[in-house]
Amino acid sequence: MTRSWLAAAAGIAAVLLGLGAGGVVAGILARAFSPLTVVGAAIIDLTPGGLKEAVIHVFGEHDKTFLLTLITVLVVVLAALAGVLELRRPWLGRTIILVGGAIGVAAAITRGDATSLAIVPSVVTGIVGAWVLAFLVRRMPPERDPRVGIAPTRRSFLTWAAATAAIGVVATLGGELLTRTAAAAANARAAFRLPRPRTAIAPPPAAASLDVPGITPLITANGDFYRTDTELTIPQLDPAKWSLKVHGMVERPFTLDWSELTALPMEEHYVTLACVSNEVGGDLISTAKWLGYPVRLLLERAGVTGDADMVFSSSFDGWTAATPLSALNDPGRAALLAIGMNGEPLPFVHGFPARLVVPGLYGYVSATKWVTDLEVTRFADRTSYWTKQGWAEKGPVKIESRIDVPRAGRRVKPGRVWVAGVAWDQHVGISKVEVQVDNGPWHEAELARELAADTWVQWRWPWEASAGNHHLTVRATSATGELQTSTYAQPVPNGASGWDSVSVSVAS
Ligand SMILES: Nc1nc2c(c(=O)[nH]1)N[C@H]1C(S)=C(S)[C@@H](COP(=O)(O)O)O[C@H]1N2
Ligand SMILES: [Mo]
Repeated sequence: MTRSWLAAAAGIAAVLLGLGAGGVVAGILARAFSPLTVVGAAIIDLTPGGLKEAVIHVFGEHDKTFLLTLITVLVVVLAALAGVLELRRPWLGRTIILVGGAIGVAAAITRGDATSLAIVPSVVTGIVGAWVLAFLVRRMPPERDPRVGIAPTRRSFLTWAAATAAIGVVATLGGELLTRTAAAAANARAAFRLPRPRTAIAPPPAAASLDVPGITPLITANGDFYRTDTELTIPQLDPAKWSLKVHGMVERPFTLDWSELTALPMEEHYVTLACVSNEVGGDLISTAKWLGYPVRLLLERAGVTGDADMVFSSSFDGWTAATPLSALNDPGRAALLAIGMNGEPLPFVHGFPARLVVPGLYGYVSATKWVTDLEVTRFADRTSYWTKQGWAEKGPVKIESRIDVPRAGRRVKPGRVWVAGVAWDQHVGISKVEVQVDNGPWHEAELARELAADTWVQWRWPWEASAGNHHLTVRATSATGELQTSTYAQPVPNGASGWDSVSVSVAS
């Protein structure tokens, strides 16, 4: 009898720890996929409408509390049962816990908003719970021996079980806290309406896009926008707790909070953002319409002093970038503290609630996401995250061009074929793009209308393709007459260079 009670306690403690571990993992993955939540949601979905209404009728707005209580009681009973059965026969109890985890996995998969990570918390719960159960049951005191009284192992077992349960409870609370924080951020983002810009920018003219199947769209959809950062999990900042400190070599340091920022007159600009890690022909480059407040005006308000030449921006977790003050102060360059991307609040991966966007500079020296601090300082005094790792201190974007179609290695039919792609030299602009077939002459391509000097431009050239294997190469010339160099350079330390080329076979 007593041993059965102890085993039941072991089962409950093991499941508590399993749920706690799953809850923490769910919290870190920043999605509402803790095992109990997904199972609860699945139960709600599976409950027939009539029964659902009856429950709501009886419990009113406490219907969720009722459901969670029900699940908790059920879980406790099953956990106790698992403990008792594990004592009778090894693996029997563990199997119950693993089946519980599997139910969580099934429930997670059926959630409409499930990502590939959604099953992880339930897997963790099952494995941790089963493992801990075996661990505890192994430490159970032996059958009571009337000659010895209380077995000495009993106390140590109780200590283990109590510690396990306590850690489980703490972990569950921790996981819940993490999940709530993420939920608060998600709710705030969903409820936030972007302020109207002081002057709305015109939509891209039709002539800025060329009609070629497979060419990169002029504006990148938020979901397709490239992503580069050092975050293991996507930060979920609650704007109510966000603020930006502007300080350092300034006369009037100040802190800006979310309501102050969003009340400022905003500007809209089309800007192509590029990563310094982008290879020749690579896709770590995208274009969006950004909404934000000019950094220049923030700096004006603070009053830059002395021989400052750089702004050291930090994200909430300490990632840093060093941007030349001249680029931020230039009235002709739309360096923004951005809050909107293509008409939406910034997506979480792209820096919600606020980030920097500076035309013409690679992201690692300028585009701080989740930005919370701007320190006016000097290049001589501070070194940023990537510069410490050996990347160049200054990161102006290099002129580049890319062939999007035909894709490398693709077979095409002889005759008229569009060779097309994009070219960029942000903040300078592109004046000419040329295409070469094999080692032949350079042919000038048609350029789409420039959207802005800060964005890429589409180009196309009609090729009369003859049968055989061919090699296509592209090169661009900037608005100031600079010809893109053919000298190949790797991304390290200050960006790739060289001409993009593709091989295609032409056959009917
Ligand atoms: N906080 C933070 N901001 C960051 C980074 C980062 O790792 N952490 N990466 C930078 C780099 S290297 C680039 S290229 C751009 C990419 O922005 P995106 O992910 O929105 O495309 O963000 C920049 N901002
Ligand atoms: Mo980057």
